[in-house]
Amino acid sequence: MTDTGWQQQLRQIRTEALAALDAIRQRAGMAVTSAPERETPTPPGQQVPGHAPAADGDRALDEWRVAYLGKKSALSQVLRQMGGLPPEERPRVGALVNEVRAELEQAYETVRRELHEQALARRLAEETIDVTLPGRSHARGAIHPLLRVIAEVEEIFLGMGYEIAEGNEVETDEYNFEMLNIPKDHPARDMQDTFYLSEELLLRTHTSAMQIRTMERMRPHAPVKVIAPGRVYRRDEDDATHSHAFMQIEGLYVDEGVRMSDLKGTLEAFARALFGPDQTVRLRPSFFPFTEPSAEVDVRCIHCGGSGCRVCKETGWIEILGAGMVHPKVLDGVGYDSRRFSGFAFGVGVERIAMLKYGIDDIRAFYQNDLRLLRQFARAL
Ligand code: 2U9
Repeated sequence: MTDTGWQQQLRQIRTEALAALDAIRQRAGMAVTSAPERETPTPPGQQVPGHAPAADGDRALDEWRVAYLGKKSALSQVLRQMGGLPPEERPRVGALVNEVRAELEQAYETVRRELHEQALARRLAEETIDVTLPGRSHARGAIHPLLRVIAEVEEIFLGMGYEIAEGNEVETDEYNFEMLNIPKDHPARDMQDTFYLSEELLLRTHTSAMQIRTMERMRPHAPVKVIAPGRVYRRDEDDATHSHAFMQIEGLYVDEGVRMSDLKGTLEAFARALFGPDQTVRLRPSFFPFTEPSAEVDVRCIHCGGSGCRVCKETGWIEILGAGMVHPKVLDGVGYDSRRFSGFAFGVGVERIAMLKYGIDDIRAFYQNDLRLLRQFARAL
């Protein structure tokens, strides 16, 4: 078969189109195909669709399709010029054009599929999840044992109708001492020496000031039923049972006709909720400047049940708190007439309760942040 002008033109279109397609594949990082019968390499500098810098493979391929298979492509132009051919040549040229078009379409499909597979492979490689790798574990926090005790005690008293009052750790001498019947020369000041910020400002030695402030806020309303938890300070040497900073919860109940028996009943309910339904409390006479009468309060030893052991020093009882009837001077000082109102108050050391409940024998363990201790509280809330 001798080469006619048409054949030559079509061969050139085909060669150029396949070379341009190869350039796209090459830029996408694929191996060059040795296109069959490639005769004319793409002339240098010639604009081949898909050679636009930074064009990604898909866009370049789209441009290629428009340029070589589209309505304005050289191939379509050849078809359009067929009208000028002698009728006997038309079928042959038409068949030839269709042959080239079919080959280009197939080549296009192949590259399109290759690009798609390549993109997929890249994504799979990038996004691979190794399901055999152990998951990243999150460090799990825990409620500190002291906060657990506070939450538990709060819950018990909320159930008895008390409100919670929290406040400043910096207090005035007036609220921390004077209003609690501890004047400047009182010996009780020695027991409650603290850290002073100035003549008048100090780190509170108990949360009682919060109760005073609550009464002032409520006055003349009654009853006043309030629980005040929080950190307090004393000028103490740290050892296994003392800390210069510790947690305390105080309770106060003021109304008309509040009696010592109400105090005992309340503390018994508290002890039973905290340590078990068989608990009883024992009150021993004591002294606090802000209560009269005052008592130290024991529960049956939670370790031996009362038969006597190392924990209760063979007495069968364990002291858990101090309490008493609010001193008339305190009531009058805050504007609740002591001839009409009476009340009880109590104070409990949170560390002491936590040590008893969880069998911890050194108060410093609560502040050392040793994870071996804290982790034991990570599970149960
Ligand atoms: C007001 C009036 C009176 C609170 C009380 C105690 C007894 C007590 C100690 C327990 C262990 C302190 O943390 S501890 O060292 N507390 O013994 N506290 S009566 O009395 C008040 C409170 C507020 C207005």
